[in-house]
Amino acid sequence: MEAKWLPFWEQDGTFVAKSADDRPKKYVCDMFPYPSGDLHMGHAEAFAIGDVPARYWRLRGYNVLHPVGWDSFGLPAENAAIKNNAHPAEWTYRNIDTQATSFKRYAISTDWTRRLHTSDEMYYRWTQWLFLKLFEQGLAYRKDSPVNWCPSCQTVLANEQVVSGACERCGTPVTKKALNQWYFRITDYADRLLDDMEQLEGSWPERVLAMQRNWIGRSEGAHVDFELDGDHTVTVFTTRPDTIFGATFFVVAADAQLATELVTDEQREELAAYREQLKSVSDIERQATDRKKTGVFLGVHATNPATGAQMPVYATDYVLADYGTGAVMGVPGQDQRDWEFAKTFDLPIVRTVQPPEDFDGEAYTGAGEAINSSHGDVSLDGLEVEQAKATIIEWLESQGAGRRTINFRLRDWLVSRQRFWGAPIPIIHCAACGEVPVPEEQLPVALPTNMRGEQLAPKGQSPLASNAEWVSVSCPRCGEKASRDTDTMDTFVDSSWYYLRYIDPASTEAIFPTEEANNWLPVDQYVGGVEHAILHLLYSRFITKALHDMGLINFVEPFRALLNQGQVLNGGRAMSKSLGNGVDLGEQLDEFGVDAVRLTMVFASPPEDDVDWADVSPAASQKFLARAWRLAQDVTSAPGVDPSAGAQRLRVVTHRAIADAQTLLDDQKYNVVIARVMELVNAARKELDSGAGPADPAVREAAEFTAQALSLVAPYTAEDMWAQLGHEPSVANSAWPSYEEALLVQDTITAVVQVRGKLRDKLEVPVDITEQELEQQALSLPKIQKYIADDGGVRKVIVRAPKLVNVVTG
Ligand code: ANZ
Ligand code: ZN
Repeated sequence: MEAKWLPFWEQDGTFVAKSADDRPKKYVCDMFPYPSGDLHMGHAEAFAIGDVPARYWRLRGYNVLHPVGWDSFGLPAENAAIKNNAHPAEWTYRNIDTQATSFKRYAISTDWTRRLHTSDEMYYRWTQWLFLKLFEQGLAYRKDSPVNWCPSCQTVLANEQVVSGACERCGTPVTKKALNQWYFRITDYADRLLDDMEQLEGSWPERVLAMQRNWIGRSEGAHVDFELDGDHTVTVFTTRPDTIFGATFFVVAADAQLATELVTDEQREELAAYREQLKSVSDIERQATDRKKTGVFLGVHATNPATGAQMPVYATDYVLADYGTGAVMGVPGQDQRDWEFAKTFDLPIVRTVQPPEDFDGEAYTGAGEAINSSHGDVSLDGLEVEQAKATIIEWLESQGAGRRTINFRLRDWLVSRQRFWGAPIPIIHCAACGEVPVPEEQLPVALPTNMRGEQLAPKGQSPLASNAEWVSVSCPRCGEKASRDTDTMDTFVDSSWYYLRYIDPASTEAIFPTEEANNWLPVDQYVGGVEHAILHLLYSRFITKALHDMGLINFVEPFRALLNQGQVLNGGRAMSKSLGNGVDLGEQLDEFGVDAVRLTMVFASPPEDDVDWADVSPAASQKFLARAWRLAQDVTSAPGVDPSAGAQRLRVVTHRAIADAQTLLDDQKYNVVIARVMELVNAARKELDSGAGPADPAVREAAEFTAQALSLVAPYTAEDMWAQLGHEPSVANSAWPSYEEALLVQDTITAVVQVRGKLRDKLEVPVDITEQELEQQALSLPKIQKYIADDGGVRKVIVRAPKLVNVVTG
C-alpha cells in the first residue's frame, strides 16, 4: 500500500495548502525536527499526534496548512564536521535527506512545497533581516557583561542553557567570562508576555503557562535608596518594604561592579580573593537556601532611612549581580537567608512582624501585625503586611527615599555565539562609524563554504574570526576598511519565526507576505515536546510581538493552542543508549507497517501522556487494521445507496460513533476515538457475517465511516478501503459525515421517577444506563430534591434501570 499511495498523494498534491481558498483555515504546526540522525520514536509519536487534528479539520471542510521543515543550524553538525574533517553542511543535509525520506514514508499530511531549512541561505537571509529590524528598533544591542562560558563548547550560553551549573549540551561546569555580546531586549516585553497569556488560558497546558509566568518572574515591591559613607546612594529592590525597620545590614553582589566601587582600600584584597572563588559557582547554587552564607565586609556603612541606624555593608554571593539592583537590605527577622547571614556575622536580628504564638522557626515570613516598626514621624506598628507596605512606600516617597516598583526575573536574550554553524550577525564594525548594519541588498551574509574540520574547532572566539578574507570588508557607510562581526546567532533565533516563513518559504521579496500571514496565523494547533515549554515559546512570543509592533502582522500571540505530547518510553524508562532500551523506528515500520505504528502511538494513551512501548502491541494494531480493511472488501452494495433502509441496529452504532468522535476529537481524546472505531468495526463485522449481510447499505455506511475515521491515523489502510468502497481518492479530502440525531436518541427511554410511589418527574436516559447512574440522575432532579427535602430525606431508593426510580422518604 505504501508503494501505491505515496506516489499518488505526491502527484495529486493532496496536502498542498492553497492560500487562495474560500474555506475557513486551520494551521497545524509541529515543532520542526533537528536533523540528528534519522527520525526516532519520539518524532513518530509527535507527528502521529499532530496529524490527527490536521486530517480531522481537512475532513471537516477546513483549508488546512500543515507544513514541515528543519531546524538545521547548531552545534552537533559542527562537532561532526570537526571530527570528520568536513563542512557542517554535509552532515546536516545528509541527515535532512534521511529524515525527509522517513518522514514521507510516515505519511504525515504535510505540504512539502513549503519545506524549509534554517541553514539555507534563503532562510537565514531573513533571520539576518530580522536581526537588523530589531537593531533598527533598538531591540538588538551589544554590551559588556559577565556571561556564562562553557569551557568545553568554547561558547557563551544563555542563562537558560545552564542547567544546575553545567552546560545544557555537554554537562561541563559553566564559568563566567567578561565578554561583549549581542542581546535582544526581550525585557521590554516582559509585561506583555505576561498579560497576553490571558489569550492562551485554557488552550495551552496550565503547567506551561506556569513555567512561562515563573520565568518572567514579576515581583511587586519598592526601590529604596540608602545613603552610604563616602557619598554613595545605593538603591535596593525589595518585595517587603514593610520590614525596613528590621534591616540591620546591607549586602551587595560580590561580583558586581558596585562592590568594587564601594570597598575601602583596606578590604580590597579580601574582596578580590572572595570574587575569585565565586567564578565557579552557578547562580542557582548561589541562591540555594541551604548554602552556607559567606561574605566580605566592605569597610563602609549604610544609613537605614527609616531608623537612621548605621548598617554594615557586605559583599556576598547570595545576592545576584543581575537581579533587581544587585543590592539588598538584610532583614534577618523575616528572611531566612538574611537570618543565616546575620548568624554567621553576628549581626542584630529584630522581628518586625509578630509571628503566631506557637511559631518556633527562625525567620518568620508569614502574615501578621507589624511590631518594632516606629521611629520619628513614621509608624507601622499594628498594621497587617499589605497595609504596612502601602504606608511605608508612601512615607518613603514623601522623603524622596523610595518608590513603588515592579521587578522582573526575565533577562535580555543573549544571542551571540562564538561558533560557526549559525546565521552570521549582519553587522560591520568600523573604526569611524561604529556598528554599521549590513545593507539589506547585501544579505545574506553567507557563511564561507571553504572552511572545514580543524578550522572550525572552538578557540574561544568564533572560527569565523580566523578567516581574514571573510572578515574584511569595506564599511558600507564610509567605505574604509572594516570588519564583519564574527559571531553567529543562537539557534533559538532561527526557530523563533519559522512558523511565519512557512507562509511563503521561497519569497525573495519579504520575510513573509503580511496579508497571507494574517490569514493563516495564529497557528491553530502547535504540537511539540514540553522541553520547549520555556525558551522556544517565550522567544517566539516575543518575536511575534516585535513583528506586530513593526506593523508586519496583526496578531500578538503565535500559537493559539499548544499540545505537549508525552514521551515514548521502553520498559518505563526513557530510551537511551546507556540503558540499551532504544527502539529503532525504521525496524518497527518495516515489521508492522507505518499505519500500525502510527495507530499504536495514538491509541496507547491520551496524547499528553507517555507511551511505554513495552506495554503496547503494534502487532495487535496491525491485526485490527487488517480486520477493518476486510470490511471494505466484503461490502457488496454500490456506493451512494441510501443507508436509511439498512439495519437500524448498526446505524445506531455508526451514528453514535460519528457524534462521539467529533466531541472526542475536539477534546483531543484521540485514543478514545480509536476505541470507538474498534467497536464499530466489530459491530459491522457481526452484521456482515450473521446479520443483515454484505449487501446491506448500513454495512457500507459503517465501513465508509471506518475508513474516514481511520484516515486520521492509518492513512494507507484508509485510502485503500476508500478505493475498495468505490470512491475516488483521496479519503483525506472526503467530507466528514453528519450524524442523524434521530439515530442517537433512538437508544434512549423515558424513565419515571416516583417519590413514595407517586409519579413526580420524568427523565430521558440511555437504554443501557446503569442502576447507579440512573439513581444519581434521578436524585439530582430539582423537583425530586424538593420532594425529598419536604418529606424528611431519603430512606431508601429502589431502582429498576432503565425505567423506574422510586424514592422512599421519611
Ligand atoms: C528585604 C526583604 C525582607 C526581602 C523580607 C524579602 C523578605 P523576588 O520575590 O524573587 O523578586 N533580593 C533582591 N534582589 C536580589 C538579588 N539581586 N539577589 C538575591 N536576592 C535579592 O525576591 C525579591 C527579594 O529578594 C527582595 O526582597 C530581596 O530581599 C531579595 F522579609 O528585601 B527582600
Ligand atoms: Zn565606516
